[in-house]
Amino acid sequence: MNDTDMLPEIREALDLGRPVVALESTVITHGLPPPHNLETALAMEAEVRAAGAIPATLALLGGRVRYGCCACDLETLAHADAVRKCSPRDLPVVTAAGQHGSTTVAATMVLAHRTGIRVFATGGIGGVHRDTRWDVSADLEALREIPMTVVCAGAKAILDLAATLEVLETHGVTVIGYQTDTFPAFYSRSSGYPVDHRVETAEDVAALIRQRDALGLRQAILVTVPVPADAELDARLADKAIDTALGEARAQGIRGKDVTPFLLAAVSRATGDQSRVANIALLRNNARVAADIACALAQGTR
Ligand code: PSU
Ligand code: MN
Repeated sequence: MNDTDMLPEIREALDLGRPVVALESTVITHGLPPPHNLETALAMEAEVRAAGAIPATLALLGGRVRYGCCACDLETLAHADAVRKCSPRDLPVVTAAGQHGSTTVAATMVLAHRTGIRVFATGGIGGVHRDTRWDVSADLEALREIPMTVVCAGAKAILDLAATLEVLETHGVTVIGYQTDTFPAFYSRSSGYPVDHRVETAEDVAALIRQRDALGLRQAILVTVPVPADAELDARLADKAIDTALGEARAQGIRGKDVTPFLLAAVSRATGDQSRVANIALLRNNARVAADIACALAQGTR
């Protein structure tokens, strides 16, 4: 990695063992519409800073991996059309072509892990799709292979959550409920499915991370945090909107990596944007929790 591609404050923080939180960029290019995408990206970075850590939003600009985006990079991503959504397999294509690309959870994990960043915040991970259960997000492969800590509000509710949890179990991913006993359902606080283990504090998570590392386990730890109660979407409204969205996707023959962005936008239309409010609230909240975990981890190792 070329040092010019990493923001100096991130380089310094990593060298000194200070807390850093990775953030993904697909949520900017494909998850939220303008102007909410840029506002939310900046708000997540601000949450990380307010909690005492350094944010590192990962993306590709002109074919170069940016380990940390400045505000103008975020603006470029938020406004450019046709930025390619990059799963790990897309990374060599975009770098070779010198294009812009945004990183999914899986691609962000791959790149962040190379730098030594240990904690990452996102909205919801990808998983097993409902209609087409052979459509399984590369995020689940990355969680199996990369020993990072990923903070999320569960898997996106457009997915088959029961099947997603089973794959996480098969992959050996430790699934933790942060102040909750059940796996969150992204827009709403609970899916009803139990998590393996509940923790109350960031220090509890840091202790688990240290044990995972001491045991030499290669899997990620998935910290699931429910959406803040005041932004929660009524579960019945969410379910109805998801059914509508799935119907539209089926009718229009949406496939491959377009499925998730299509469904998120269709749910937003079907909920009169209430789902977007929930999405933004949970993204900001997850950024803060991830920063607390990164700080707790740095405390113990310095
Ligand atoms: N969470 C959000 N909005 C998003 C995504 C997650 O709140 O846009 C993105 C993430 O980058 C995730 C990706 O990795 O969707 C999953 O896409 P797929 O299902 O095609 O793997
Ligand atoms: Mn897919």
